[in-house]
Amino acid sequence: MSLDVDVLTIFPHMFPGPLGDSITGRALAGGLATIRAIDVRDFTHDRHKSVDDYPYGGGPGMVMRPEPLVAAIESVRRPASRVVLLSPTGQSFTHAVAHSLTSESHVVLICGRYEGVDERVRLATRAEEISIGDFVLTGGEIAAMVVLDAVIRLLPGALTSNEAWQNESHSSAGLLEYPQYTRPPDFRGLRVPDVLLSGHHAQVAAWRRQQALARTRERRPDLLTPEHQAELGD
Ligand code: JBZ
Repeated sequence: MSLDVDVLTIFPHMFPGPLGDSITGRALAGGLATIRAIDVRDFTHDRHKSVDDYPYGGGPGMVMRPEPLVAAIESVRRPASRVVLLSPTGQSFTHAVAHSLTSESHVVLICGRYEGVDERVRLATRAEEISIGDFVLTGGEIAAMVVLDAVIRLLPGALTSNEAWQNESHSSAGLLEYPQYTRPPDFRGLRVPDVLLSGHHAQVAAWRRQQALARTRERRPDLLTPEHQAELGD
């Protein structure tokens, strides 16, 4: 019924962090999802609780040792768990991936630090790797929060009927959003487009659709389908 998430990290105090506020905070408080942060250091056995070591073959930085991570995974894993390693070499995190995670009962998110995680963690646990984008992070924790934010807001009951309606109404699905305006009608000489002040709902809808199409062609042409191209008139 609800989504249980175990986050494996050496910085458990980072959670729930920003997920404890706003829509995600309300969903967590309402029991739609749970987030438990598990300290990977609790699965070490040496005096110094070491979670990292030097890379075989040399090179810069440190690598996360497999034993504590795999022990932590195995301590929480259930038969139906989806085990996900946040990693820059993973498959791209998309809305479709977010949606697929909403139907899981248990998700284990593994957060690496240093130069990354010993490859045998993935091999031994058959974890899938997911990346939130082509940029360098210091660790997987913030990537895990991005994933959880996107997933939790999709859970049934997370959005109020108003928020859900707003999301559906202002969406030319698959396109960038049209530009938004609120009061005042003139801000530093920048005027709200007349059509939005006109009260002509059909003209407003047509203007927004055109804006969404034009902005997508300008900024994200990769998103335009042949149907969109036709609608733009080319
Ligand atoms: C991610 C060492 O830990 C890292 C480093 C970079 C990184 C992640 C974890 S997850 N990048 C991404 O999702 O792109």
